[in-house]
Amino acid sequence: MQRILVVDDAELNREMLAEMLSGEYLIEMAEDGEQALQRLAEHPADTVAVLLDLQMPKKDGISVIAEMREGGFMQRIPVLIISGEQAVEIENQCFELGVSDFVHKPFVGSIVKNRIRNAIELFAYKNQLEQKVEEQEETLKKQYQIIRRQEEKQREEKPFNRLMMEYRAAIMEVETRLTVLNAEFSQEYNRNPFEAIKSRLKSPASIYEKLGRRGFPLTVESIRENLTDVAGVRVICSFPDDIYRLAELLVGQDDIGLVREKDYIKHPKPNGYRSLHLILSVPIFLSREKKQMMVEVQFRTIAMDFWASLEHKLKYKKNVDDTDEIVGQLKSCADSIEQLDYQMQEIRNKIESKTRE
Ligand code: 0O2
Repeated sequence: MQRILVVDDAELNREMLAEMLSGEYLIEMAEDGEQALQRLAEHPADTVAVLLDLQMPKKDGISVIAEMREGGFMQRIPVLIISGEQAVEIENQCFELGVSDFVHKPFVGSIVKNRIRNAIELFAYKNQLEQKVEEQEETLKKQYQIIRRQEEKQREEKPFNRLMMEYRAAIMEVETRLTVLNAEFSQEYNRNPFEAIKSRLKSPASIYEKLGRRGFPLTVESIRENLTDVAGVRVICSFPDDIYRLAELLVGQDDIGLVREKDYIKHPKPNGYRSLHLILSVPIFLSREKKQMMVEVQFRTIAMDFWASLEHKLKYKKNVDDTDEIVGQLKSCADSIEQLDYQMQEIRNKIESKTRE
């Protein structure tokens, strides 16, 4: 049941009001301002209205209203003044202080009940609206924070995405130049120097892992300055001499720079890995500028690629048993592949010389 606090120093008034309202509400009574504030503090949530006399001992009605305002009660609970014949100025002052209405003496039951009911309903409606507005404000605040975070993320990601776009452009540039050479060879000599091209952009996770492992800062500038293998192109040739011919032609192009060469064909790794690695500086042409980008180009024969793919699996599989035995077998396969590559090349040379005769 909703609770109404009746505050009046005149017992008769309190009793009359209690009698009128007790069928619909739970009535709480106080005979002065201090008691009224105590009762309110005891039932802050379920008190739905306060009927308040203005002239009382200890603490008068105006002081009670002032303290209720301070405590935030006036925003939630309607206050109706129990009035005799008040002066207009006092009524005005009361309204200005946030009082909802007046119940005049002598009390007329139906009027008192209606005024109280109206005030309670109005406040409930107002409180509901305020709560909705608060909830909407909270939702808007959260949405605003999400949008801000997304904007920040986009701002941070923009230079990274831009750099990745530039590396993709550099890959396309190298692929195009190789494809053009392949087309020319095909037309002039009726053979293709490479069988396939596989390209890849290093993933953000491996980029940051490599920077971290090598102690470089994790920034976009640092990627550009310290990594040479973000853009990777793998060229799979049929024969070893095609590898050197293609590499020479590519490096010979006047706007491509050779930054570093690692020849693991002439100097295989101890595990048997063979490939020719070139770090190239390749121009890309953007709308407002020309940029040089690093691209790692790996040249291999089909057989070397077959070997490297299998060996790569061993590197990333942690729980492989008999690793020493597998390493030995792979090394022996690498040696056989080397022999096979050159034997095949010799056979091709013989066939070509016969064809020329
Ligand atoms: P991923 O995932 O292939 O990109 P660098 O990283 O170039 O500064 P590093 O590692 O000395 O320094 O360069 P290197 O020796 O030229 O190797 C570069 C890439 O060649 C490797 O890239 C592999 O792709 C390949 N590679 C090199 N050695 C081996 C090998 O023994 N076996 C196989 N299967 N591939 C090899 P990442 O960064 O290791 O990995």
